This record gives sequence, structure tokens and C-alpha cells, in this order.
Amino acid sequence: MGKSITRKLLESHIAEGSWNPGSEIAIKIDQTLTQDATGTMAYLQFEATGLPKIETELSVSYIDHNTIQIGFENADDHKYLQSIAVKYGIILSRAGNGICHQVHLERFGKPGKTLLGSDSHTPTCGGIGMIAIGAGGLDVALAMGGAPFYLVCPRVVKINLIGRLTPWVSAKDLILEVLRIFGTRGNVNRVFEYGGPGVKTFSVPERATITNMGAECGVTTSVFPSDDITKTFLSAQGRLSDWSEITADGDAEYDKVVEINLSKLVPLSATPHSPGNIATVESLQGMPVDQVCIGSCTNSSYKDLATVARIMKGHVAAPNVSLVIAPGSRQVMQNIEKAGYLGNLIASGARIDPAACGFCIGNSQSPSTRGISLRTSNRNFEGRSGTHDAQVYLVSCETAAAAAITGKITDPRKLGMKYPRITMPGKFMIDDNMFIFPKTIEDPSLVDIFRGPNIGAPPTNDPFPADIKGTATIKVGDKVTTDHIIPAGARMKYRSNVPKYSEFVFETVDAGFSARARQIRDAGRHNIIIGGESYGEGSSREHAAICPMFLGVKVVLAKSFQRIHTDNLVNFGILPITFKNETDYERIDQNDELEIVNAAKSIADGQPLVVRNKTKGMNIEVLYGLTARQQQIILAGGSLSLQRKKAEGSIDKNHG
Ligand code: MIC
Ligand code: SF4
Repeated sequence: MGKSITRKLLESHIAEGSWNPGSEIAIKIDQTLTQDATGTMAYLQFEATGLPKIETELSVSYIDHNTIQIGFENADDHKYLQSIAVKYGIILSRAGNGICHQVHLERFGKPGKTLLGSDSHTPTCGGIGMIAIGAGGLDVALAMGGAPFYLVCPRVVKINLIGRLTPWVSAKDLILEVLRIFGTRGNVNRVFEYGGPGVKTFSVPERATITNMGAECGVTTSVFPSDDITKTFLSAQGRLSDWSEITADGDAEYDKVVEINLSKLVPLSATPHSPGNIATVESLQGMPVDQVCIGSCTNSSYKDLATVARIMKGHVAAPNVSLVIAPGSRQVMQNIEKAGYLGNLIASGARIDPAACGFCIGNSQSPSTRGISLRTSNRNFEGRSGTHDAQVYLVSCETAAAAAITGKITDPRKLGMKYPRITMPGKFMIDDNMFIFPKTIEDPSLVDIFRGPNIGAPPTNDPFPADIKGTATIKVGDKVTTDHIIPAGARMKYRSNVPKYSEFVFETVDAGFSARARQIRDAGRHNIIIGGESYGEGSSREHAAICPMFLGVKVVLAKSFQRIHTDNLVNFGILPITFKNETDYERIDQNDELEIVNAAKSIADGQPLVVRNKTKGMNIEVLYGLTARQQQIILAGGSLSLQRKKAEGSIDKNHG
């Protein structure tokens, strides 16, 4: 049997283990990316490793999330990141240069390479034929230091594209259709690999829209072949020499094949409050709209904004609509300006935001009370927009522009316009002046690191307790996202200050949680979180593990977990366990007293764990799926503690 692209690329990077879906493997990482919101913690952790410089082929530190700068905190973080980049040989992309995923695709993405990023949408670069994976900051820090990245060898699902999209239907509608088919859970440790004749009908940025939002399905990553279309894109970026062809073998073996006929697709929308709640735009027609936001790492390429500009030409946003446009990168902004499209957008009344995450993460442009907001971004979790009761619908650029004109949800096919077909520039205007490239520093130890008062040291943890004696401090339902666990938006400026940020854990779900957890911790007891299905969906932010760790959480017992969050919990010494019988979820209430006797010893011996619900007087069987490597991490109290122990030589080298 032949090989898939996924298998070829993973096998060519394998550092430990071998191709065997379901088992743990480790891969060499060629490139890393960080963004400012996850980056400060990642670099604090990199500093803690004591390494003099990075070991990757290329590492880029982007400043794109917290660019709002109310108060000193964000600006201090930016200065910290800049000084770190100089010291360790990292490329810095300055605030204003664009969203990490869009910029990486344009300037650094290289077919055949591996990329690890401290952001869940790192799979965007799968659109250029890379294996691009999102992870917590600590894993990225370790990869920067040359360590391999551990993952479960994935099962590969082929999404076979046939036919071609009809006018007004776009790549966004295809990924919404993929979300309709696969949903947001149950796809952990899978890769979506796109193939079939329909692939050639998508440009690289359109492919990137698809791989970007694949993250919402919970897959490890998504990947497209690298073909002539990829070659054309790289040539337009002045990077033809970075191109190589990457295709699957004709008889490649897949775990599953799902065919999608592009010509049958219609405009779709993800309705509140999950990217997996899919409806046709036709079924939502007529709903009045308060806001239209176009941008984010999903839909902010040259073609996206040129299309919007052509649709909006000669129209002004309807009086009830606040129209916001955030280009994905400075390059996109410069090129739409050169082509005259920026002028059309300004004339249409659009409020042009900087090339950054902006509205997508709720730190600006929050909608009105109960406002209906149509967005081209990838997540519509409750409250993410910054307005708790806003209703966010995720749509394509075409559907967003149609609503901006009419003031209500409108199937763009009903606009009565000719579909604007955009001619892409043969060569993009390229200006790399907002990158700071590393110089060779004679003695990096002499470089001063800037640390503002908001930047603390990464917190440490104690070894895993012999017995767990604790409380079910909170019980949550299904699909609790990392946005629920630790909010982004206006709170994000505390990312570098764990004690302060920890005050906001579960803020939107149960504002009393943080104080309760501190009390339990300070009384010498353990906090336990009870979760439903797909606990920890969404963002890669490791603060959803670090802050609970700081509050004394030792165990999360859920029906199921998402991948990145599981890895983050383990990295910070919190044990993720699942119910053996899901119905036992009902046998624990908030505030119940729970105990796991001999917890550390059982984990060390690979023996089953039993949770005793002391309040209800019953035992609950639980499962944990730790590899030998993860067992050691948990027992040590997290990756950093384990590293420190190893450095102190307190671990038998034969087992370390
Ligand atoms: C997001 O889209 O939720 C974010 C903000 O980009 C996060 C990263 C973060 O929390 O800093 C992500 O997707 O990983
Ligand atoms: Fe930024 Fe939004 Fe993309 Fe996250 S999803 S990287 S916040 S644009």
C-alpha cells in the first residue's frame, strides 16, 4: 500500500517510535512560531531551560494578539519579546505586521517541513503542504531547544474533493461543511488530508482557510498537497526556491475517505455558540444584523478582502451595521491598497482595524447587548466577542459583505450581482521591513532582557500527592472551552502574571471558583474539576492548565478531553482522567468530597485508579491513558519540575 502525505511527512521527521496509528511518536520540529499572548510564557519557559540559543531551522515570534495596549502590560510584553528574540536568535514580527498564521504562510511556510506553534490555528500552514501543529507554549519552548515533539501517531482521514464551487460559495463554506459532517468532538488524534481533483480549484490562502478552521474539529492538523498551485503562490511571494512537490501515493492507505462534491455546496453559517452548529445561510435569511466583522486568520487574505471590496463597491454599509475590516497582514493591506481595493473599503464605511487578531479575540469591537454579529473568524463561543449575550454567526466573506449591504442575513447568491472573480497578483508587493531578523551576537549572555512589573517567573508545582484528598470544586457540562476555563479578551493582558490571571479562572461560568479553590488549596486540600465531553476545546492557551495548577487543581475528571489541553494538563502536573462509565458523571455533585488513595503509587505502577465519593459513599471507576513518559511528568509535578529533577540527577538515568 502507498503512503499518505501525512505519513510521508511524519515518517521523514520521526525521532522516536514508528508509524503505528494510536501509539505515541516523537517528531523533529523544523520551525516554530509563537504569538505574544502565549509567547511570553513560552519564552519564560525557554529561559528556564538555560539553553544559550534556539536549535530549530527557524523560529518566529509574532506580536499580533495583544496589540490594544490599554495600560502598560501589553507594551511591556512586546519589549520583553523583542529582547528575547535578539538574545536567542529568533525572528521578531513587530506589532502591525499581521496575524501569525497569515504572515507565516506568506513569508516562511515551506512544503515538507514541520511547524509547531503556540496557537491552536497553527495548522493554517497545512495549506502549503506542511505538517503544522498547535501546542502549548512549553512544548514549543522545548522544541525551540531542539527537543522532539510527542504526539499520538494519527489516523488519517482523506477528504476527497470533486467538482468545483459555484459562484458565491467559497472555501469557508467548504470547511463549514466539513464541520457539519465531523462536528467539534470525536476527531482527536486524526489528520484531515485533502485530495482529489477539486484540490486544484483552491489557491494556497483558500486552502489555508480550510486547514485553519479544521482546528475546530479537534484534529491534530489538516494538510493539502504541495502542487503547481503552491508553486504559483510561492513564486508570487518571491520564494520559488522554497517549493517542492508533495503528493500522496496513488494507492495511499487511509483510515477513512469522505467525498465532498464542491458543486453541491451552498453558503453556510456556524450559528451561536459553536463552530459545529451549522445551518444554511438561506435558512437564516432576513435576520437583522448589528455588526459585520471581516478578518481573522481564517479569512483575511488578499483574495478575501479584494472580493469584499468588489462586492461593496458603490455601496455603503447599511445604517444598522457596524462594518469592521481587519486585514490579515501588512502585506495584504499594502497589496489591496496598491490595487485600489482599500479605497473601495474605506468608501463603503468600513472601519479598518490594524492587521492583527483584534475583534476575533474580543479585545475590541465587542457587539451591542444581544447584538447579532456576522464574522468571518473561526470561533463563536459564548462571550468570546466580549459581549456575553451577543449572537455570533460565522460566515464567508461573501455572506458577510452581503449582510453589510442589506443590513440582514442574506444569501449572497440573492444579491443579484455578478460574482467578482479576483485576479491574483503575479508578484505580491513584498516588504519585510517589519521583521527584525536575528544578528549573530558575540555573547548572548550580555543581552539584557526587558522585564516589566507584570512579567513573573513561570510557576512551579510540587510532585504529585501520594493520595488525592479533595473537593469537586466545580462541575461543568459538555464542550467547555479553554475560553471558559480562562478568558481571553480584556483579561489577556495578565498572561505574563499567573497569580493575577488566576483570579479569572472560570470567571464566565462561576465567578466564585477562584476564591473557593484558593481556600481549599490553602487548607492543604486538593481541587478537582468535573467536566463533560470534549473538555478543553478551542485555544491552545496553556494558562487553562497553569492557572488551575496555581490554584491547587490536581485532577480533572471528564467524559472526554481535547488533545492540546490534555497535553497542557500533563505538562503542568494535573492528572486528566475519564469516567469508565460516562453515566457516573451524574454521581458527583459540586462540593462533594472526593478521594483517590494511593494515587501516586498506582500511577507509577500503571494500576487502575478509583475515585471515592465520600459525600455519597460510593466508588467511581476511572481511566487514565498516560504513556511512560507522561507518567513521569505527572509524578514529578509537570515537565519543568521533571527537567529540574533530571538536572539535579535525582532520577535514575536508566529510567530518565
Ligand atoms: C484563539 O484564537 O483562541 C487564540 C487567542 O489565538 C488562542 C491562543 C491564545 O489563547 O493566546 C489559540 O487559538 O490557541
Ligand atoms: Fe488571532 Fe483569532 Fe486567529 Fe486566534 S483565531 S490567532 S485570535 S485571528
